Amino acid sequence: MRYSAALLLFSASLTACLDSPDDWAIPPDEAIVNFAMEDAEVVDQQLVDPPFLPSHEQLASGPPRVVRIRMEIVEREVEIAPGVFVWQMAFNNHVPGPVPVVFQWDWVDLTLVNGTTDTIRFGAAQNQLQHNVDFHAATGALGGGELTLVAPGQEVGLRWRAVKAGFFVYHCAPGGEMVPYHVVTGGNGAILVLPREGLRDGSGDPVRYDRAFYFGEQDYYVPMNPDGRTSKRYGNFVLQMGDMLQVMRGLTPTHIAFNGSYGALTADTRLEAEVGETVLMLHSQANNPSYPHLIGGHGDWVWPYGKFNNRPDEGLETWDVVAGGTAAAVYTFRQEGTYAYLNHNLIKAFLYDAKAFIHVTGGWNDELMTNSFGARPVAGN
Ligand SMILES: [Cu+2]
Repeated sequence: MRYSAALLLFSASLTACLDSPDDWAIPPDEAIVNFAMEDAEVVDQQLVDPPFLPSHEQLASGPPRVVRIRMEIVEREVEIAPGVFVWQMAFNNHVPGPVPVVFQWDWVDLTLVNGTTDTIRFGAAQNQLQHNVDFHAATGALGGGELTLVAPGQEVGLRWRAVKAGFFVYHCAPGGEMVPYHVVTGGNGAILVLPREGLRDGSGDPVRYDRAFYFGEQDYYVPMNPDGRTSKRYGNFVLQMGDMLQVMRGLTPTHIAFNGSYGALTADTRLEAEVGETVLMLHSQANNPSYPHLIGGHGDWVWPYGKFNNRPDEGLETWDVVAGGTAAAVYTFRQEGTYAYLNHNLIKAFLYDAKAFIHVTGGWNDELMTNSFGARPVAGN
């Protein structure tokens, strides 16, 4: 009796242990958490245009650092689809904005410029409006929005600590109706905050990737001409606003694109991978939900909400991006071919342009798929 009660207790505690997230989670290292910023090495990170990320390590080799980045905001008119022009608010002259890459417990030291060094220096094509940035990864003061509101021709510095690991949206948020106006004209991007020990699968084993692609999904609300194909045009970012707000109130996008414009990741930029390579697929949507899907592949591991300190889900077909959120998934390619990575709201993928292609080379495995017979007339019975 005493023996079986002890056995019961033992099995109950074993079950509790296996069910508990604590056996997967890594407790914070107090020496890292309490590391003094004054002692941190200061490094400059050169940001690059999406869908690519700056070159980076996948696990931290030392204590927390101060990572300095520079983002210049540009108001610019871009043809996002044939005959369709939008005045965008673009971080670093790109929609979506660039992806800084840091480790959890690093500090991000941002210089935010309203304009570019060149336009400010030479007085050309100045921005019209105030801008700022709200980092969903940051803590306090509207994610930094309160401390970064900056007028055309000025710059401001913001330093914040990356206390959470994951892929996080950032966006301009200057207040009131300016918030959605700046976001749906492209004023958004995302930052990658890696766990110091690197990514881990559902068993806690290391996950390393050979390539990382960022799929920034953008909904647009463009005032169109009566022909339904071409857009109205305006002299600057401010003059566009009244008409665009009217379209926005209908809540129905006129255009949806990956990486800012139609064809960006299916024609303009060629994404490539090899069979056997693991690709980290990062996705953000600052204003609407999305449903990432890799046609012909899977999410081998998908971190819920794109947050790496949650145990990842295994083998998903389609996963979630919440509005103002992200997704992070890895997949190791097993077959060559062209894969579409898209929003599996297929109307948004094919009648709009929420899709990308990944071109994979390296051979075909008949064991995984082959025609058991080719198309032929029905044999009948
Ligand atoms: Cu703005």
